Amino acid sequence: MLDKMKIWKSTKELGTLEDRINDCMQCEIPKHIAIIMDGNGRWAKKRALPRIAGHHEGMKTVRKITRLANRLGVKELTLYAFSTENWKRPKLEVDYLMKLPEEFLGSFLPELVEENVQVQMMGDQSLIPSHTIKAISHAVKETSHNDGLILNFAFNYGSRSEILSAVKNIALEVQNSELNIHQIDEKLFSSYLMSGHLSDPDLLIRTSGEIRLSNFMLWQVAYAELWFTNVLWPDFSEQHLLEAIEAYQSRSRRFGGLKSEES
Ligand code: V07
Repeated sequence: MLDKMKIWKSTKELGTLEDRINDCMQCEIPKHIAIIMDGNGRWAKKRALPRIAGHHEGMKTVRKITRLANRLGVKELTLYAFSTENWKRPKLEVDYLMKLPEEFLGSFLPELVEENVQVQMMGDQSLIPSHTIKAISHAVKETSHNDGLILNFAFNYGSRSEILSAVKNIALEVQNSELNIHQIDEKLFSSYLMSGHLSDPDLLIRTSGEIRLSNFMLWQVAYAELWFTNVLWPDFSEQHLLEAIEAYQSRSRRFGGLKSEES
């Protein structure tokens, strides 16, 4: 049996990025990748720059990683852009963060449309300024017919509150006799979460050295491979994403039961 990892490794040294992507068509690319994009503030601090400079640089990384994920054939990419905890940051920083979707989409939306990427958002829309919601909704609408990569922004998102809201909606339907308690299983519960239409992440990446989930997709990552790196998000490169996918592939081959027989 040919060892696909070896093919992948040798092309990594010799071939171009495109060669590697093509070779990896035979390997199992994670269907859904979720990323906690941490370390933007630290990146700026190291350079004696204001924190917002780190956020801006981090936004460029989002573009780069979206492009690569799309080219590799990843189906869903969920990015933790703004947590419900992030409101505690200084007002000027929050105001800046709320402008980033407009800036990002202002320059990148035409490419997303062109590249068949579908933009989605999950989170509580109630506290987000209307200019931000307007920009995101516009992108969601403009890309709604695309059937390539789903680029899902977790925005004003918190997992515990998402789970509570699912519980409340289920309880309400049981109370109204629209749902029977016996119908409540994992599949049904998942469908009441904000990610209900997505598959569970196969690979969760967190940058910047913290080994925590920080209230991100707690239910959904139950079976995900977790990949942590000390690299700060603005420094996260295509090479790092490939390394994470490589680690995912070797782990799923080792632990995947039948899959290891096939490879
Ligand atoms: C944000 C850049 C990435 C690192 C994390 C913090 C800063 C892209 C978006 C975005 C969100 C929704 C959307 C289009 C783009 C974004 C925030 C922060 C709040 F529809 N990057 N980015 N939103 N950062």
